[in-house]
Amino acid sequence: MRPLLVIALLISACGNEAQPPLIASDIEITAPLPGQAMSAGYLSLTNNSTAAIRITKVTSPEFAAVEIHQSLLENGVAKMRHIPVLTIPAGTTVKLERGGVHLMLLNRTGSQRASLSFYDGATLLLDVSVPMLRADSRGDR
Ligand SMILES: [Cu+2]
Repeated sequence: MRPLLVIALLISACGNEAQPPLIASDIEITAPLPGQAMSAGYLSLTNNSTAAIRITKVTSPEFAAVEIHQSLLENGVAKMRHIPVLTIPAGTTVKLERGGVHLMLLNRTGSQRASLSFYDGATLLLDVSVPMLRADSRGDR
């Protein structure tokens, strides 16, 4: 498969340490609160490469859609804006967190785990899979 081949080439181009160019850590996927169709995703994305990494698409088999959002305050009202491209500068970590950039996962279709695939266009950058948090494990989403 072409995306896997691209990742293998990127890894080998980084030298013998074979560190993947993009790493996700501290991943937290909230379960939807009762009566709500949305989950939120929080995580850190680290770019170990020497070039910026663009994330233009995130997919999950457990959700109908995944969007990258930015929370902001407009005249004292909390709002969320869709971000078409999330850029991780070379050698840096970008945190997706409450009140900032986050993933919005829409219309869960099942499973107690959540898998996420990050893309730049058609190129698969990273696959992760984590258990979904219980809805009652925290007060907000
Ligand atoms: Cu959102």
